Amino acid sequence: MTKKKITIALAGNPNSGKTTVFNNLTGARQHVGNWPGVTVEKKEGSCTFKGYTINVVDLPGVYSLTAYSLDEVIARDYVVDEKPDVVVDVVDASNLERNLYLAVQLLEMEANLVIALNMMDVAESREYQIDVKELSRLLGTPVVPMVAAWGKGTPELLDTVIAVAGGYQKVSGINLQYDHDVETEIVKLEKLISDSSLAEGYSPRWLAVKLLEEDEEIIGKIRQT
Ligand SMILES: Nc1nc2c(ncn2[C@@H]2O[C@H](COP(=O)(O)OP(=O)(O)OP(=O)(O)O)[C@@H](O)[C@H]2O)c(=O)[nH]1
Ligand SMILES: [Mg+2]
Repeated sequence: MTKKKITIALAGNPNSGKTTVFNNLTGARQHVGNWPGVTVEKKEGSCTFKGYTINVVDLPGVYSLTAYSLDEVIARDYVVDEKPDVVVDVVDASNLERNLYLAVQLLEMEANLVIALNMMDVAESREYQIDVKELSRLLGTPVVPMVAAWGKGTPELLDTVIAVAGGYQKVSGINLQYDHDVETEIVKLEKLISDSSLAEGYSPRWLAVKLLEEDEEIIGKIRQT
């Protein structure tokens, strides 16, 4: 039987339209609280669509997941620890290059990612031509064009979320290759991680990359295990 309850997290750069998408999805059914231990606002809501109950969590707006700021740590920990069924990355189509940095990081974390390609009206007014199919193929993840300010694309986004959560639509992701020396070290670390209990919580490759970056937050977590 397919799961009728789905949890999605809304990620995205500041000002990309996350709250607008959140409001479109949840209407008035939302709850504002705080993330545990911090005073950053946590918004949660839900909707029902085609027999599914979809819980929506609005993550803080971030440009990356390198864990340099509290917002980044909150967003990253949520994706890694809570493992939402689907992560929806709200991308500003009029600022595609900058926004894709976060998308790539989410894919490296092996999140079940759907890209909500928002602000298509702005992109069109600037005469940007975005080949949505090709973008989806290159990233290995579904891309849904939207104009959240007009409510455009919401049903398509929900259909895609349901398809990804149910495994009907696959997120293959991308495999970024680093240079030879780095790849050699990644492979070594990946093997060690895969043979340890750490592999249960994290993508071994993502963890290996974070260790090579000397990511203090990740090193701290590993020391605790
Ligand atoms: N033209 C246009 N404007 C949009 C669209 N979606 C959202 N906006 C507007 O963009 C602004 C930012 O939207 P928000 O939903 O607040 O963005 P956010 O990602 O939640 O921003 P932060 O929480 O500050 O990170 C608002 O003025 C929205 O009305 C869209 O598709 N087209
Ligand atoms: Mg917001």
